[in-house]
Amino acid sequence: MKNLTVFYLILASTLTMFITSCASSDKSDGLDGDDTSALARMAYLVDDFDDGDDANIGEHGGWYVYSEEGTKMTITPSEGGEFSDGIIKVTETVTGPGALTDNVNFFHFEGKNASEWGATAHVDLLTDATGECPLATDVSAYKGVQFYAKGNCTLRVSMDQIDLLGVDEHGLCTDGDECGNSHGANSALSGDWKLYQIPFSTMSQEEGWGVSKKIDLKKMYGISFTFVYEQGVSDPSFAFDIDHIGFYDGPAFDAAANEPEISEDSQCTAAPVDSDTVVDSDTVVDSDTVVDSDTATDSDTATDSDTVTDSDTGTDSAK
Ligand SMILES: [Ca+2]
Ligand SMILES: [Ca+2]
Repeated sequence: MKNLTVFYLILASTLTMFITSCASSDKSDGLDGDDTSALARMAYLVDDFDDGDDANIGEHGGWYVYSEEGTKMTITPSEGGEFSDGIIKVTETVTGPGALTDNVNFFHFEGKNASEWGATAHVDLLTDATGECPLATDVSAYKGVQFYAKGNCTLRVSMDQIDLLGVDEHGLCTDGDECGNSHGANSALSGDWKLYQIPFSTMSQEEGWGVSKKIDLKKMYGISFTFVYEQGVSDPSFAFDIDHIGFYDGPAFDAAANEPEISEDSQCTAAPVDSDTVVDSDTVVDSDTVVDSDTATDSDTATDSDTVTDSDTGTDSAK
């Protein structure tokens, strides 16, 4: 009996350590999801997943996921898979607080066996006619990112800036693997839906790697939601749900009726057009040649792509 008590004590302290390590991250642990005054501050809804597709509201840009490469990590939905695999159709009559009360869908992302940095779900704000090339837009009129979330991990929300994105991915950064260190902030999630408001002013780049640049809210091409894996601190498995994502405290913007305005030139020349009316494949950039970051960023070895094994910089924004 005594041994059993000791066992339970050890188990309890281990669980406490785990919970603390998972929940002890930085700022912003979320607001009450029923806080109507906070909720009303949403000004530009980017996506609520209720249309069940893999695009943002207005279909100006798409969602995609990625994770560590070359490790045992697996994610669901999988990279390159159908993003809609992660969209959970809500079946309960009342599904959550505030804006989630009449909810239809939310996005569920999970994974296991992290060992390097984790995994990211990303949404572009606006892409060109090919759908491959993100265009920068101006979100400087807003105070920050707002969303609902629940989960068992630390979530890093970052604003992805076109001059920190590698040229191989149609950005303006020419520093190869040093590109992609976006400005963001970490939040500890809980098992209940909570409302999060992350002011841009609290966002910063990760320390210890990458090109350093000031945040420029006029050059944003997307938002990333990253499970941050820290060796010896985080559980290598994660699961989180997100919904009702957008920008708060600023001019009302109806993305279903309007196109976000391009604020900066990017690598892309094609003007954004309605995705239904596109795609003359002859005029579209060959995606095979553009997404190969190895040949595009490493000029020394660019002629011998077979010998280059560096992983894509496409995974770098959350490294
Ligand atoms: Ca929803
Ligand atoms: Ca959508």
